[in-house]
Amino acid sequence: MTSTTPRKGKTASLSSNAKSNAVPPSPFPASELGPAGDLHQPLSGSHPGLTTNHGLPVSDNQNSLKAFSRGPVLLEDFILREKIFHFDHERIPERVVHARGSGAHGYFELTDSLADFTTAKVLTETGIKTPLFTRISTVAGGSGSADTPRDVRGFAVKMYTKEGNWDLVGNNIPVFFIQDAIKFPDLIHAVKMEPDRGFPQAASAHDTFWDFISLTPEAMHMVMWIMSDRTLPRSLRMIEGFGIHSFRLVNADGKSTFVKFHWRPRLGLQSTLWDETVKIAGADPDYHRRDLFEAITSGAFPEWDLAVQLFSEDEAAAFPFDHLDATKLIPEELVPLRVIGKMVLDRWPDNFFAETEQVAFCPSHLVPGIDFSNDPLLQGRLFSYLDTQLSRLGSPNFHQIPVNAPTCPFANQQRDGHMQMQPQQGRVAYEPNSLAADSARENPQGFRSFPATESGERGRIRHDSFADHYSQARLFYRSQLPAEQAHLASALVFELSKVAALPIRQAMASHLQHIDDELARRVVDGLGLEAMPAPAPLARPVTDMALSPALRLIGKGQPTLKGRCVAILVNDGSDGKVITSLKKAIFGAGARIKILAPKVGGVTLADGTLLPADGQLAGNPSVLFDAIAVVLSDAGAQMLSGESAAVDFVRDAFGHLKGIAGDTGAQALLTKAGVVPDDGVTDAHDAARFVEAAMTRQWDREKLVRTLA
Ligand code: HDD
Repeated sequence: MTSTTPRKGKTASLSSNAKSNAVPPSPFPASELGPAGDLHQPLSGSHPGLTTNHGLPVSDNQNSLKAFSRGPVLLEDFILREKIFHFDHERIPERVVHARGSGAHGYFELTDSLADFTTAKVLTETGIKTPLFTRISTVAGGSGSADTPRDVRGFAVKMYTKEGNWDLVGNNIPVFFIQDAIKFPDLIHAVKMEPDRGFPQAASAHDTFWDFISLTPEAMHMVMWIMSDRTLPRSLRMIEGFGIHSFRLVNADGKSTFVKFHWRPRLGLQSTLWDETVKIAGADPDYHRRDLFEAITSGAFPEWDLAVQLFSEDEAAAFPFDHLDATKLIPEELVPLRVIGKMVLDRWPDNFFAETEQVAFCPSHLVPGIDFSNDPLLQGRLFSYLDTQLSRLGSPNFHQIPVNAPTCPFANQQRDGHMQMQPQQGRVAYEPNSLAADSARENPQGFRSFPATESGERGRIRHDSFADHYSQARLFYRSQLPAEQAHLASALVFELSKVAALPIRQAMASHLQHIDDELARRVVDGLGLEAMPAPAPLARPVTDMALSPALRLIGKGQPTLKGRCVAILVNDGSDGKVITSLKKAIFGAGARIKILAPKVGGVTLADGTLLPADGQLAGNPSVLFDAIAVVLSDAGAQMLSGESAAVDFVRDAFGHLKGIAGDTGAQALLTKAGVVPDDGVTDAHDAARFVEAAMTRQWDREKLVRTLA
C-alpha cells in the first residue's frame, strides 16, 4: 500500500499530482471580478469557471484528495465533502398530492373588463398581459410516476398581478369528491398506495379507494367524471380547467357577485381510449410532459380562454342545488359562460426544479376585488396549502423563491427565518412605528373581506342543501353520448374488477341505481354479480335535471389536426411522391409529422433518394400518434407483416379508432393487422381525405374491436 506508481493503463490526466501542485490561474477575467464589498452582485459573463459554493476556484473536479495515489481519501478534502453534502440533500419532499406535474410560464390577457363586478385590476384592465406560471398535474402518483393514469388533472395558475399574486388552484373537473375539507386526508389515504404494501402507484383501481368511495355518497358525481374519458387526456393542452368553488367578486360600490372560473382550451378537448392509455404509459411515461415541452419550445403555444359564470345571491338561492357544495356544478345552460380573456403558455422553465418543483400555489392568494365564498372545502384549503409549503420547501420564506415572489413591490415587518434572502435594513421591525417614516404602512386601498352578514348556530353540521348526492351524477351520465356512456360503464367495470372485496363491488352497484338503472345493470353484468343489490339509502329524492350537452367531451373536440402528431411508416422502396403529398397536407392542417422506419438511419425510397427517419418503429408505437399513414413497397409490407412491432402498430391504430392511410404496397400489412375498410381507412394517394379522417375518431368502428359494458 505504499506504492505511489500510477497504475498501468490509467491515463495521465487521471493523476492530478502535477496539476494540484501548480498554482491555478484565476478563472475570472479581471473585468468580471465584482468590486470588493459588492457581495450580492452576480458575476457577469456566462461561465466564471468552476468554483465551490463559496467561490473558491476548483482546479480538479475528477479526483478527490488522497494520502497518496492509491491511498485513502483525506477527511481534509473540503471540496469533495461540499460536493457530496450538497448532492445528498438535492431532493425535497414531493407534494403530498399532485406530486407529478409539468409547468410553464405565460401570460393572461383580459379582453372583456369585469369592472361592473370587481375592482381587481387583473380582471378590469383590458389589453394588459399579466405574467403567470401554470402547473398541470396528476393527483395520486409520486413525482416519478407516469403521466397517463386515470386521474384528475390539477390545473393551477399563479398570476403575478400588479396587486399581488393571485393563485387559481383548480382541476380539469368542475366538481370534487367531498364537501368538507376534514375528509380530504381520508380521501387521499384511500387513493394513494396501500400503506402496508406500497402499491398500486398512481391508480384508483384498488380496494381502499373504492371502499372509501362506496361509503361516501357525496363522491358519486365526481365518480361519474373520473370514470369518463376526461381523466384520460390526449394532451395537457387539450383539457379544461375549473376553479370549482364559487368565489366572490366585489366592485367599487362594495357589491358582491358570485363567480365560477373556467379555462377552455382553444385546441378543444381530446382524450385517449383506455386501452391506448395503458399502452402509452409503457411507451412513453413522460407523454404529457414531452408533448407540452415540444409544443412550447417549437412555438406552438397552448392557449385557453378564461370564462366566468356570474350569478347573484338571489339567483343562487333559486338553484336546485347549493352552489357552496363543491360536489355540484352550475350547468352552462343555466348560467352561460362569458369569455373574458385568454391564457397563453409561451415559455418552458429554464430549470425544472427551481420553477416547476418549487412553485407553491395557495388558494388563499387572492387580490383586492376577489373574495372567498363559504364553501367548506375551500375554507379548509385556505389553511392546507400554506401549511404544506413549510415541510415541502422548508422555510416560511418560500415566497422569496423567484417563481413564487410577487412581481409587484411587497413589504412588511415579517423578519428572519430559515433561508432569509433579503438583507432587511434599519432598526424598526414593527408596525405601527414612529421611528421609520418610510417603512411599510397599512394601505386603505388594500384587501378587505366582504362584510357578509352571517347568522346561525355553530356546530359540526352540514346544511340540508348539501344532502342530494345523486341528481347531478345522473345529470352527467345521462347527458353523455352513447359512446361516452359505454366508456364510463366499462371504466367502472374495470376498476371494480380490481377490487377484491365483493361487498365493496356490491355497495357501488347500490349507489349506481340512483344515478341510472341502465348504468347499474351494465356494471352488475360486467362484474358478473349474481343479483342487483338493494339500492343505497337515500337522504333526498333524486331529481331529473334538464340534460346538459355542454358536459359531453366528444362535442367539445375540434375537427382539426392542429396540435396533433401523425406518423408515416416507411421502408426501403417506399413511394416518395406519396410521402411528399401526405406531408404537405398534414403540415398544411397544422399537425406535426414523424417519419418512422425499421431503422432510425432511414430508408432508400423507390427513386433511390435517402429519407432520414425521425424514429425507429419499435420505439414509436402508434399509441403515440393521432393518426398513421403506411407507405410501403410490396416487399416492405411482406417483410413487416412478420414483424410484431409493425403489425401491432397498425392493429392498435385501428383498434384505437384512428385514421389510417395505406398505399397499395401497404395492403399486406394492413390485412395482417385485421384492418377492415371504413370511413377512417383511406387511400394514401388521397392526402386530403386522410387529413379529414385523421381529425376525429371513428366511433362506429368501436363495436368491431371491443366489447364495452
Ligand atoms: Fe389540493 C395541491 C387542486 C382540495 C390540499 N391541490 C393541489 C394542487 C392542485 C390542487 C391543482 C397542485 C398545486 C401545484 O401544482 O403545486 N385541491 C385541488 C382542488 C381541490 C383540492 C381543485 C378541490 C376543489 N387540496 C384540497 C383539499 C385539501 C388540499 C380539500 C386539504 C384540506 N392540495 C392540498 C395540499 C397540496 C395540494 C396538500 C399538495 C401540494 C400543495 O398543496 O402545494 O396542500
